[in-house]
Amino acid sequence: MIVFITGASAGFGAAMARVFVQNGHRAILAARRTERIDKLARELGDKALPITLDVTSRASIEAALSGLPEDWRDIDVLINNAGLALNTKPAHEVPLEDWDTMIATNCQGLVTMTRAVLPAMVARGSGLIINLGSVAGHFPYPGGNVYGATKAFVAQFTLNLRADLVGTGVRATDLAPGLCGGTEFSNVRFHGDDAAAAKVYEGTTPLSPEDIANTAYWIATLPPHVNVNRIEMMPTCQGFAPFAIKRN
Ligand code: NDP
Ligand code: 8X3
Repeated sequence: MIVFITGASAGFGAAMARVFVQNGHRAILAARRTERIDKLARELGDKALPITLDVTSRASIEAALSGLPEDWRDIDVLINNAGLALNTKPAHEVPLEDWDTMIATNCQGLVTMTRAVLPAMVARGSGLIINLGSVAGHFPYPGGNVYGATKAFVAQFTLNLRADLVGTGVRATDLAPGLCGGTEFSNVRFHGDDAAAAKVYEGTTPLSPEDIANTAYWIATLPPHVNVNRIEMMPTCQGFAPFAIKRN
């Protein structure tokens, strides 16, 4: 199996690369930080191929795919994992640039990657696209504003892919985790404020990148007639908030 993983330089993506390669599959490791994916590829050996990629650039996506060596072109699984949250400020205070970056990465980047890879999968009559959604796409929370909206987009786009792909043999899954530690997610969200990032996980046992990677691997190794439409995961310590009511 050849798996193309976006955002393989950290967090879930790096953990997924390890799980697929350690189980004998080949992984294309794509991200902007070339030195990180080169290092991971050296760790994983010749079953890993590092490719510098910025999913917000259509030209970068086209160059990455057209530059793949001949024997790496038949991508069986695309994992659209590259993504980010920026900020937890309320909608009326958050910098518009943060919203733009989240939309460009989590929505525009994901659909451009998908559109680029999908025709070959349909032509071959098999393939799987796993999109990283989030519980933030299912439940609103203060400061989730555009991040949650991008993940709701991911959820609905994935189901709409399913609607289009019925009968083609190509599968699609929205993999939507909740609180997960051991990644750079919160450091990125708080713009490098590591103390604020660490606070998010204080006193919790969050999901781990390996939990997510093992789930993606399970989805990808189910028999071809089985499609997991969506899967939502939370750590046992996470639950649901009550409705906020402002009283006079
Ligand atoms: P990390 O910040 O650890 O990793 C994000 C990855 O995305 C990095 O490898 C980064 O690589 C890559 N990336 C970001 N922007 C781009 C871009 N423009 N082009 C290419 N790659 C990019 O986060 P996680 O591993 O935690 O998150 C992975 C996915 O899972 C995201 O979509 C996130 O929204 C989602 N998620 C995370 C949860 C969590 O609690 N951690 C929970 C639910 C969903 P580089 O900077 O080198 O380009
Ligand atoms: C990440 C999970 O709860 O921080 O998608 O939005 S959360």
